[in-house]
Amino acid sequence: ITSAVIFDLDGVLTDTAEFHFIAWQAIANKLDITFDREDNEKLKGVDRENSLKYILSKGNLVVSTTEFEQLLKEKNDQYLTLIDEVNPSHLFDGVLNCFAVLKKSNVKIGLASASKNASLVITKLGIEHLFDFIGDAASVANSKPAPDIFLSVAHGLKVSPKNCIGVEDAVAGVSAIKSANMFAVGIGESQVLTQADLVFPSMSEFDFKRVETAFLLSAT
Ligand code: G16
Ligand code: MG
Repeated sequence: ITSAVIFDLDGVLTDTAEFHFIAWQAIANKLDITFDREDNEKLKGVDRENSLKYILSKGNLVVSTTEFEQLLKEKNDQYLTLIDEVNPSHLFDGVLNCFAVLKKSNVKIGLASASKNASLVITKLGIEHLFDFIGDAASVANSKPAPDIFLSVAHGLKVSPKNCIGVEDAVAGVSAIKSANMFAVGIGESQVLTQADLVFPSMSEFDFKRVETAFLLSAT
């Protein structure tokens, strides 16, 4: 019954969170706002504008629209410099093997990332040819936990959401998958990803047979 598996990028296929962290910390430092790894955790899966809003509100700071846009640009410029070094060795263990199993099973592969830089990162990882459809974060109205990006990828793949499996590492991302009426696979800790239908500690443990069995059971 599985037509497609739709993957999140950061935290599922590779770790770009560290680069987001470095870039946001530079912005926060400049504004005299403390920004630590705990803050960064909260920003996983959160889009660029809402991430900046979070940092500004943490520092009780209000800025003009022009300054807000300038800060977004500054953050992204540094992020782009940092991801310049991304290469195929940054792909998480288990991803290529998982994709090969899906291809063999005739299951389509999609990407649903909140990042406007997702295509660039996928190209740098050397896996762009393996995707049947890559979602465009810039073209959806509402970001995760809204279902928009997952629904747009299902649409792009020409499959029904109810035949899709979403894979996410972030709480907001798992919510987005469930709101899209898809089967949710979490990558991380089950105590954290409580909304997920099935959780694996990492992509190297992703077992498509187990996923399909659980998916079938949940659909009956
Ligand atoms: C990723 C990261 C977020 C980041 C967002 C937007 O989401 O987890 O921390 O803020 O993309 O990135 P950008 O500034 O490049 O548009 P995901 O959905 O891939 O986990
Ligand atoms: Mg993620």
